[in-house]
Amino acid sequence: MKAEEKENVSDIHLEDYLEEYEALQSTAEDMIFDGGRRKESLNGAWHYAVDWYDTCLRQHWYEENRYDDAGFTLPVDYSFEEWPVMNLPCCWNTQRELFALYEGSMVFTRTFRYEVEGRERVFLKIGAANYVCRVFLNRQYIGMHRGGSTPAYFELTEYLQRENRILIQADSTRRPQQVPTENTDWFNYGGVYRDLELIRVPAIFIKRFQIALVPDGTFGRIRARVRLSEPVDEKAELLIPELSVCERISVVNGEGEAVFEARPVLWEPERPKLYHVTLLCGEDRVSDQVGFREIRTKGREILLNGRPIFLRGVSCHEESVAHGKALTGEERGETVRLAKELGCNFIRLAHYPHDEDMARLADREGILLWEEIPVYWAIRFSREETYEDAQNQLQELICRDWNRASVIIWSVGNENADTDERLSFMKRLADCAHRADETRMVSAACLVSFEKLAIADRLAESLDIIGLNEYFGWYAPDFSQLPKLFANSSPEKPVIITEFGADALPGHHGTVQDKGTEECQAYVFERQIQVLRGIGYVKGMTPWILYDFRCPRRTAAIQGYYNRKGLLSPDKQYRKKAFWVLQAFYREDPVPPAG
Ligand code: GCB
Repeated sequence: MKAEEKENVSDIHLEDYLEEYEALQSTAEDMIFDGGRRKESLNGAWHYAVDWYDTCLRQHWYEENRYDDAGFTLPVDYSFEEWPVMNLPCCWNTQRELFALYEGSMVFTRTFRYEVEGRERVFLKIGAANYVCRVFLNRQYIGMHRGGSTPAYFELTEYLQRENRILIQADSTRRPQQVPTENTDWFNYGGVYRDLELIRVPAIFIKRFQIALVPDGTFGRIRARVRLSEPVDEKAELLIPELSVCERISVVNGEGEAVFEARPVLWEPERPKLYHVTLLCGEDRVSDQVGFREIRTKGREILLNGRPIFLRGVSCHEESVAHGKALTGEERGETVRLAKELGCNFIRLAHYPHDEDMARLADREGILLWEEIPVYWAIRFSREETYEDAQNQLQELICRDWNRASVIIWSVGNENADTDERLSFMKRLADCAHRADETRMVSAACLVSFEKLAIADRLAESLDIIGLNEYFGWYAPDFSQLPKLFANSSPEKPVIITEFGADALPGHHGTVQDKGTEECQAYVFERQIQVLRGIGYVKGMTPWILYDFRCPRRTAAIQGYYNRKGLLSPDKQYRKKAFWVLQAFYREDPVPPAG
């Protein structure tokens, strides 16, 4: 429809109403380094309406028009202040029975007071909203964000007043062209489910601050990179008091880098040492708690600080019965405690970026992390816009967690069939991750090639570590094939078994042949461990999965819309038999044969 035609058509006849809200997308480029900054929370009570038919967008509710050009009063289909209230952040599915299965749009609004201070600039950060969110402030469309698990940043400076009305529309609709696509093996929680914050920064501010050990095997050099919001020349100062570091960084055209000598105590799971780091530049100042460690591969080994390590891990979704994906800090702490009880030094955060506090917690607790983007199953690999979306989510994740010592692996996807389109899509992602970060390894959870009964994914060439999901003893019932698969494979890189497992209803018992019983699940774990411990190039594993999680596809009696492959019940209170099997293996501190 042409622009002039559009003007003559009322909202009820408009089909392409979404078009105008595709502009002003917040991407990785818009992220700002927010460590140590002054923030004001916008969490709390927001008025809301379920907006199934996207009427807010079609009718421009945010403009709050009540009169037409001729001065006639128009009936309005909203009443912001009389709408009911929801406490954000949250997943709406957990808030009212009525919303348990709702997928679609909801509109949230509140007012807030703001006192402008000097020449500052102000940004809104939305920690996460699934899947698309759109922001409106004081009758203006501010922008949108795509991607349900990474943060969005919007500059509000020029629209802020003393009294403000803000509106956020969050749309959780599954769509085939999105990342993830419409079919996944987890529950699609909707909502603005991570923190909402206003961040004040000076007119010229620090946009990026990356600091890490130079991965050259000396453990004696640190590299710091700075990027400012404007292409100006400046002097920045980096302080690490505990290391007596006070380093000048010249910033030219908005960019600066320094490499300097320092001998930090190295971060490792047994001793997760963190340093307080401050960066000053112009009127701006940021800070962070940073661990220094080196992670790399050498042949088929994974080396942490130069020493071979076996990753005793477990996979984990972000979910609790009470809060869906909107975990509390206490619930994240519980996940780490449970992993440690199992004997883990590693967690695979499947299948999308979890809350950024998880990586901070892992930094403090000495847990290594695998972080992943939701390039899951059958993404539209040949569609360029889908690629851009996936790449942006990857860049946002890398940018968000760059300074986290605990994060050692970026995963560019999970279980994608080895087609030509997928190969080129995921190779581009792997290359992008390598370009964005030279201090970590890149991987993906690949499928077994049943044709060759081998590890033969063509993507392996672009990865540093090969992740392998294999369900011998469950989807592929014949265990005897597992040793054959390894005998047929000779990867040149380390392999992590990113998934194996079996469903078990907590408290359901029977023989090892009875699918769905704890005995059957424990038996699968025993047989798997028996084989895996003898394979020299298997350098870690993250069995599927720490606790049972909601899953609309799982309708069998023992499932009840849950994936039951957890080692714990959904409330994380009950340990199934397989929990103890894995714990016994991990606690004996397995060091498989070298090679
Ligand atoms: C897989 C997927 C995971 C599923 C799991 C299962 O391979 O990566 O997301 O939940 O299998 O239980 O089938």
